[in-house]
Amino acid sequence: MRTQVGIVGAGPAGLLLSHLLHREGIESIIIEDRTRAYIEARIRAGVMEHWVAELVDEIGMGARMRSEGLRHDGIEISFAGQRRRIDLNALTGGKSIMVYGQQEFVKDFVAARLAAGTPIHFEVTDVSIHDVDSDGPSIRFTDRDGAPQEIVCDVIAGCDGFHGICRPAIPDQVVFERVYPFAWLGILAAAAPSSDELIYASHDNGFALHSMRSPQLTRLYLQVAPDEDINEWPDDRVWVELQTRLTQDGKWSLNEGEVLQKGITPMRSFVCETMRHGRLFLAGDAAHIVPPTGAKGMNLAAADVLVLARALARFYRSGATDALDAYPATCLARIWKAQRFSWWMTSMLHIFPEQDPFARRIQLAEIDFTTGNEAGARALAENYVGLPFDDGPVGA
Ligand code: RFL
Ligand code: PHB
Repeated sequence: MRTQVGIVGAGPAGLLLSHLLHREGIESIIIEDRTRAYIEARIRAGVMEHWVAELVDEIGMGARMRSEGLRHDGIEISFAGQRRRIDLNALTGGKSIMVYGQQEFVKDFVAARLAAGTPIHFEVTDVSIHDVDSDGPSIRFTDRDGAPQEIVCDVIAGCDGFHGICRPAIPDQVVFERVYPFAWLGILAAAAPSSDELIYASHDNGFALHSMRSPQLTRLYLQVAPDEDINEWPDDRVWVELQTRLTQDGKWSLNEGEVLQKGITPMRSFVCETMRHGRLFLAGDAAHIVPPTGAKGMNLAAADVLVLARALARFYRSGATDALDAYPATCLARIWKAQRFSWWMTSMLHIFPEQDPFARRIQLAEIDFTTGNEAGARALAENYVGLPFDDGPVGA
């Protein structure tokens, strides 16, 4: 097989990249090691930044997101027996976030790519990449019928997530990493959301988050130990702990319902520098991971591939490689700001093991300032809705 851009991974990064390239008249082929049903059901992110929702509209993919997604103009933060609202809309000059499940985004983009004739090879195995130092790199794999295949292309986009095979092909990489001493236990429940907005709660027992997927589905998270055994968390225990951590004002209670899904996610900050070697470009979780507290992971993946698609369009139009050369620096400027925000939200809202009362008082003061002072609230709001999209290195 021969194409212009060979894309490894059909997550949000790979699918959006393929769509953006198609709009520029650039061909791509996607390979994915899971089944279509699996990637369309995998429950992960839920929050899209303002500019991502606008981009989805601009590229003709917004119809279902606008009808089924939930636009939120604020979030709430609960601490020390009270709850305060951050008015995202008022603090950012009219911006908001879109709560729309990542798996819905994936469904919409898989359907659009296939309808446009872009090949997506699902259930591939033995994936390897070759000759990334040359002008004709290739991707080899075994297809789902067991036949060996090769895609020869101009460029490989490594969109294969944190555990993919592309990142190891970057030589001399420098890795920056923080592993947090806790994890999130997440459930999806058949219950109407108990509030119109997301609630981030910092409770002495640990962090909790109330989110949602639809008017009938609530998504909830609890801070647990990093090595927590999920069998220790039968549904009743999960509900008791959620009620305790989220209902701090005593006037509100959480709607309960059947638990449809339950899982534990470790928390990590990770950045691989650099994101490019020769004709291989990493994008999304393949290059970086953020803890989910800032809701930034999927949005960073979208930012990377927008930069990459524009740089490739310029390359194919004019042969100029300057934008491709600048790709890592352009992306990393935004990535590190999102890393800082995600680390800060995580540090402010979670209880750390052996945390002393001084550290807890400092956290509570920081939440009080952030939710009670306009400058504090605006700093949170601007980061949460997404910093202005900056298609160039800081200061350029
Ligand atoms: P993905 O989604 O991991 O997709 C990578 C794809 O590559 C495939 N793959 C391969 N394919 C072929 N060959 C190989 N050798 C392959 N190896 C892997 C995988 O099967 C997969 O389909 O990465 P991508 O596209 O970079 O997207 C990143 C996002 O998925 C991720 O950042 C977010 O889910 C993170 N995240 C959140 N992000 C947000 O923006 N807002 C949120 O509210 C939010 N909440 C979350 C989250 C992640 C969570 N978990 C489970 C990690 C909440 C949770 C609980
Ligand atoms: C979610 O709805 O899954 C979600 C929302 C906000 C976060 C993380 C996850 O910060």
